[in-house]
Amino acid sequence: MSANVLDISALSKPRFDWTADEAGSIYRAPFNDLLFTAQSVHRQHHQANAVQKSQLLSIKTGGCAEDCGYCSQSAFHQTGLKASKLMPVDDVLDAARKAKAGGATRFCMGAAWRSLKDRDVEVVCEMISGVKSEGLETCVTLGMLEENQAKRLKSAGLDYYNHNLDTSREYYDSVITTRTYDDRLETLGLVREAGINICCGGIIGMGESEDDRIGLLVELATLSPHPESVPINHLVAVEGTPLGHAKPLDGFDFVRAIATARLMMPQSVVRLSAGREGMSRELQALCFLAGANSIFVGEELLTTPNPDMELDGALFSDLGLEPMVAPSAPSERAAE
Ligand code: SAM
Ligand code: DTB
Ligand code: SF4
Repeated sequence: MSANVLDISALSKPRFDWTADEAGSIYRAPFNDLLFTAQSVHRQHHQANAVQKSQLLSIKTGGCAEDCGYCSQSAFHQTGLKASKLMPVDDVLDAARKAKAGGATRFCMGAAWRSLKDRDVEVVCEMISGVKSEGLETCVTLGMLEENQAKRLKSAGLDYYNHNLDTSREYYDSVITTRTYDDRLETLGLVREAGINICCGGIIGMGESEDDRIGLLVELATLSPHPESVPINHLVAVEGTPLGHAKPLDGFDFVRAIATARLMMPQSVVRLSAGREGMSRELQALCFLAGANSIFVGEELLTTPNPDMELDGALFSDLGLEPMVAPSAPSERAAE
């Protein structure tokens, strides 16, 4: 890479050999330079004013066997959340139809599982094929997978599998002890081999250092190919979790993480993911300027609130944003 870490033409082509030093120089660049470069590269690969809308549904809530320090759904934490069984397929399809009517183009079904059990595979596949036949892109996040399960999900019509690395390899054990970073990477490899698009990102604001944020981005941007979808979550501090009182994050640091993700993975769709409920409209606008081009819509994420439709409608209209038309994965875009 050239001496100028923000050389637009050098940054326009995807690379897979990032070092922490290079990523750190981008993350720590003067804010205006960083945002200008991120927006310039963004426009080479994406429509300037289009934002993709996904909607989440928790198809199986709470009682999870993992101890993720941020999560309301872990059985290790007392968050007052009521656990529930896997939802009936018809209720899931009703929710998907409502999401489509509200403008979502992708429907993401999340289950509070450590790993997918064989006994649940067929019912989840029914959900996937049902949602797909409603004309929505499909995404699920079900914990760790086996090879044959990933293949079966693909054959049911799964477009994306969400499985986050969450933070750097170094900080991981401070947040989660019941599974390893390599467990995570193994499932991501199986998803890739099955031909499913990868949705993989992390969380900012868990008390991690700048180097940890940079480390996460290097892990993501050295996956080859890059994840098609990169969710950058702002921690939603949930009372009763170990991170319920985490030190609040400086909004500029969040924007820096988004801009750095945009520059390191120029063709990926970067999602301004959890945490919008606690953000000003201005902070969200900076995230879009930094290269975020996807959000979750609807009044609930999985278990925590998200801005309501009217607020998001006003945000889109005031910023002149338009909904992105599916399909949006780079692999699919290339075929258009
Ligand atoms: N159990 C599955 C798993 O962990 O992959 C799927 C569901 S899990 C809720 C999906 C992702 O949501 C997590 O990997 C994490 O990045 C994000 N997430 C969960 N709780 C969050 C919170 N309180 N704030 C921000 N992001 C959160
Ligand atoms: C992702 O990266 N963020 C979404 C989705 N993938 C599954 C989940 C956010 C969850 C926020 C906390 C909650 O609502 O429970
Ligand atoms: Fe379980 Fe996923 Fe929550 Fe971790 S993030 S406790 S795996 S639901």
